[in-house]
Amino acid sequence: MRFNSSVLAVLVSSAVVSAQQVVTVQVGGNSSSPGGFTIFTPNQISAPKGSIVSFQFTGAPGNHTVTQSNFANPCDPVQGGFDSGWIARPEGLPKAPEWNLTITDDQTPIWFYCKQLIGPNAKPHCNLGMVGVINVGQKSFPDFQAAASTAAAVGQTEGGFVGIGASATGAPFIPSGAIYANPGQASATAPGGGSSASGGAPPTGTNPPNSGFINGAGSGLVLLATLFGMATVL
Ligand SMILES: *[C@@H]1O[C@H](CO)[C@@H](O)[C@H](O)[C@H]1NC(C)=O
Ligand SMILES: *[C@@H]1O[C@H](CO)[C@@H](O)[C@H](O)[C@H]1NC(C)=O
Ligand SMILES: *[C@@H]1O[C@H](CO)[C@@H](O)[C@H](O)[C@H]1NC(C)=O
Ligand SMILES: [Cu+2]
Repeated sequence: MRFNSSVLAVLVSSAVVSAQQVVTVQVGGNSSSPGGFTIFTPNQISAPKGSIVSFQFTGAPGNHTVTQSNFANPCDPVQGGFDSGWIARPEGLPKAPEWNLTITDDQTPIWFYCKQLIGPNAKPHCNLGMVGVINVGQKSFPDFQAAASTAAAVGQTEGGFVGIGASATGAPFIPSGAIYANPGQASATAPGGGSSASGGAPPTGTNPPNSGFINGAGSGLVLLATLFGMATVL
């Protein structure tokens, strides 16, 4: 049997390594400066299709959202866009609330902002610079930020977890001590939509893509083995 196991091993391990890229974004603060601030860090994100952008609500105290908008209206929820809902946290929690988006289209910029109206100087967070973009492409983030600084921020519509170009893998993780409010989503996912109340383990919704991938790799392995088998026969 001239079964080339080293080639097979390389092919399989490279497939597994490329599994799922996770890009972390801090909401309302960063690790060097965790106090309540009106920023996303980083605010320009590059994330390929299939990767996860994991929003960590590090700012404390803080009460923020991750809400999809568009270039023309930086501080308004775009119809059909994603929306984390309100995540309020006090100081002193051992773990940050967390919300994951999976990128479904990396060819179009995904603009987002925080729709909180109440905050420092009684200004909407969007006007204070709490905006970001995933896969900016040819567009200009500084232009978006500048437009956001003066844009009307009135829309408080509750969006869903499914957005345009990115969708949540599930409800946010809400550690005990933090308070979650997402009326729109609660009614959309009821019953049992009280993802907020449990505050426990991350939703199981994150598992299927992974296990699907692993299954995919598994069948790839069988396919490769079959091909190698055929090659030795030929
Ligand atoms: C962390 O946040 C502070 C406050 O907004 C900011 O001044 C600082 O530049 C941030 N640090 C990084 C590494 O982004
Ligand atoms: C967070 O902010 C929203 C909108 O301003 C508000 O409705 C909600 O009550 C706040 N949550 C907490 C715990 O203060
Ligand atoms: C976010 O994704 C990471 C990486 O897959 C995972 O470990 C974490 O549990 C997820 N969190 C939530 C709230 O889905
Ligand atoms: Cu905010």
